[in-house]
Amino acid sequence: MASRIVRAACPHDCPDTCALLVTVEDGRATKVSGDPDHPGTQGVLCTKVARYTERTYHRDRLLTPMRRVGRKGEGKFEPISWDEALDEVATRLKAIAARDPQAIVPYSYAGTMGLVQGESMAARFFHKLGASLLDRTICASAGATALRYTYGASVGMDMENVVDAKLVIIWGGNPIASNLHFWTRAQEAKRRGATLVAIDPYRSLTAEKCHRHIAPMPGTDGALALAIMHVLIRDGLLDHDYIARHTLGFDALRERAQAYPPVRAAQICGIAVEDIEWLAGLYGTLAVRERQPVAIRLNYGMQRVHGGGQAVRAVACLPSLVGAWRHPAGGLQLSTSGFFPINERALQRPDLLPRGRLPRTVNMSTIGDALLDAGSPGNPRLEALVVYNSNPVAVAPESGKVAEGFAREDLFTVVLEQFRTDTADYADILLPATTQLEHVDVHKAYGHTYLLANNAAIEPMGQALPNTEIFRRLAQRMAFNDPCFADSDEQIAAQAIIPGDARTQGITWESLKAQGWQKLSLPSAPFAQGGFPTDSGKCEFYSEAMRSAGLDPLPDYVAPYEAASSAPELADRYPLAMISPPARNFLNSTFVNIDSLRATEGEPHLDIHPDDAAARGIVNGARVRAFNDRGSMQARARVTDRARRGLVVGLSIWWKKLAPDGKNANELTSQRLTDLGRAPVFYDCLVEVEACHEANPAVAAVS
Ligand SMILES: Nc1nc2c(c(=O)[nH]1)N[C@H]1C(S)=C(S)[C@@H](COP(=O)(O)OP(=O)(O)OC[C@H]3O[C@@H](n4cnc5c(=O)[nH]c(N)nc54)[C@H](O)[C@@H]3O)O[C@H]1N2
Ligand SMILES: Nc1nc2c(c(=O)[nH]1)N[C@H]1C(S)=C(S)[C@@H](COP(=O)(O)OP(=O)(O)OC[C@H]3O[C@@H](n4cnc5c(=O)[nH]c(N)nc54)[C@H](O)[C@@H]3O)O[C@H]1N2
Ligand code: SF4
Ligand SMILES: [Mo]
Repeated sequence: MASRIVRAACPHDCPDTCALLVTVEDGRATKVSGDPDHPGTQGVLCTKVARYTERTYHRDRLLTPMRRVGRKGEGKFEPISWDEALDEVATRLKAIAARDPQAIVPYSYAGTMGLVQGESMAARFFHKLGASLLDRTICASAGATALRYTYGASVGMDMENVVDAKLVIIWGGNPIASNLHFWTRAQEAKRRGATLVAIDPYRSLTAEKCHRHIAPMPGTDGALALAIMHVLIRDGLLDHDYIARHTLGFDALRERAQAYPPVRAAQICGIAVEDIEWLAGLYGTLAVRERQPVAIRLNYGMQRVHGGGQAVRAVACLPSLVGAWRHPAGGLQLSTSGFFPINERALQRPDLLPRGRLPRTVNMSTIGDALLDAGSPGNPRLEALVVYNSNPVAVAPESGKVAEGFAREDLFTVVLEQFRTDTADYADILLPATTQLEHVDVHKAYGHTYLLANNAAIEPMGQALPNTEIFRRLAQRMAFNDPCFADSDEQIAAQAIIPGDARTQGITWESLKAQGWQKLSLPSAPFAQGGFPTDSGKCEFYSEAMRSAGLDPLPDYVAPYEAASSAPELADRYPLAMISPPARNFLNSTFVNIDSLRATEGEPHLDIHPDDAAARGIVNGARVRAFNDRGSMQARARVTDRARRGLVVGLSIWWKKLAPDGKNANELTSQRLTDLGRAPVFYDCLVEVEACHEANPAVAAVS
């Protein structure tokens, strides 16, 4: 039997970006495992990707192009040839572009994080066409904007070093589910004597394994961080030398922090004053008095609220106040993506944009409103949507409006997909895409600093094609003749790496392909001597750039849109805060259709505190309905103090059509945006919950 091992990379939107070894026997992938030599992966994959062959060879894989025959959303299609499909797409897009190409919008996110199958050929195509630009805000842009103002880019400590930290604060993240390889290291730190603290409104799988769990109400982290600063300043737990040399605006920050004594923050966050005093005292004492490394693993969970940007800024100031950056095992990481010198201009070719007229930008986080907008002069009604690497009908906020928009009869929708997702059901033309085992790619990461290659392990399944090839063929039909439309995937992969950059010394596409992964050359403690990638080279507590943009130049607490303090009338009707963070066995809405993984999650659940349940006559295991003015969803109640009082938690993101009532948490979330970065506020959402009447036949059918 001809058996070989192919070096590959996990394509999913996960900070770990694992190095994979794919076993191929007689042209069939039989096993996907973690590369034992890769220091991040250490030979271990999460359950989801260990089962990647179940995804590639799934009975429901889309294997031919299809045309819709049923109603939009019904999911009835007939197979057609690639020529028919691409001719129809090109004809429709040409006709719309002749009126105004901005009526065409690409919609994509990180279904694959690959630089080739993501925004390369696709971006070139839409730039040349003059289509609307897409603001890709759905996940990280509040935090990324905050980091840019504070550190200059999405950069931070190297989590490989966290094993030597004496305190690890896991803030707004649940790494056992969503950042497994960091968790392995945090546990090693614990074995070596570190204290682990979780800051999370929910007692997640991770929080329950930390030494201490502090549970603020969602959206209040900014107040907590400012109170920690208050204590550090009050008690003189500061690295004055680091502050003087490597930061800007300490005096102004001190004044701001004065306004947040622990009693005030405790009241805002709904936690004990003692928790704040304890955490600030430990952080400052270890770092400043004992000169020990202290680390913060910040994650995106805490920035999906109105004040998410400013909260990230507040937390990001802490390591600079205590000089934590002096140690390789100290500092903070939210993301490392800003370390990678990637040649985005070569990949995306913005020079192909129409000369002299930049197309408008559509925010992906408000796609519901965008689709329902009637248009105005210069801002045409949206007429065509081309979706790839994303499942907006399931993942975008205020889903009722998103689905209503996708159902528009006068909208032409093309979806490139591996499966018939909730979004695919609305496609006019549905195009089959390859999975990671079937195509070539190159990957950066946001939780480590390795570049990775993904070699194709097997031939494409059925008639599936890589995204790149689909856009290449479409470009041909549109008569886009620029030479870049003929680049092969390997050529594109090579273009991603900027030659001559000190960080990528010794790294080429050829070397990467052969070795699978290579680490960027970076100092082990990147900001021990300052050198932040801001214009000033300093960590900017006070940001002049923010001031000139009309923003508050200092970090502050910005209250949630939906909370008793800011919207008392709303809170009277909808007294419970709902969050819908990642379920361990799904990756956003990916893997929900993998039977073995869905079986482990069971069905949509809603965790509710015993007191809140009792007040509503809800017993454990009851079917409940969560609702607000935007919509509703049903779930099975889990009565548990994992959810603090006043909070309900629905782990996500379910495919709507695989949920008993055809709905998911995004029926309830709003299209309002964060303070920085125009990002969604998935976890800033008030609801009420009631027990369902078991007489409801839809309910009886599934119980
Ligand atoms: N298994 C799995 N892994 C994933 C994903 C997945 O869906 N499933 N998604 C991937 C993606 S796209 C991303 S962006 C990453 C990171 O994704 P994140 O959104 O950071 O997700 P989690 O790591 O689950 O952390 C979210 C935690 O933050 C908590 N939280 C919610 N609101 C607040 C708040 O206001 N303050 C604080 N302090 N905590 C809050 C939640 O209770 C939850 O435990 O994970 C990636 N990895
Ligand atoms: N309520 C709630 N909503 C959320 C979140 C939450 O925590 N709660 N999290 C938010 C976050 S952090 C994010 S990042 C977004 C994620 O939202 P999306 O980026 O839309 O992620 P997925 O739901 O995983 O959908 C990705 C799709 O891409 C497809 N795909 C994968 N690889 C390829 C490929 O090579 N080619 C093509 N054509 N398709 C491919 C997959 O089959 C999958 O259907 O969701 C957001 N929505
Ligand atoms: S989803 Fe994350 S943990 Fe799982 S294999 Fe991919 S990169 Fe690794
Ligand atoms: Mo995300």
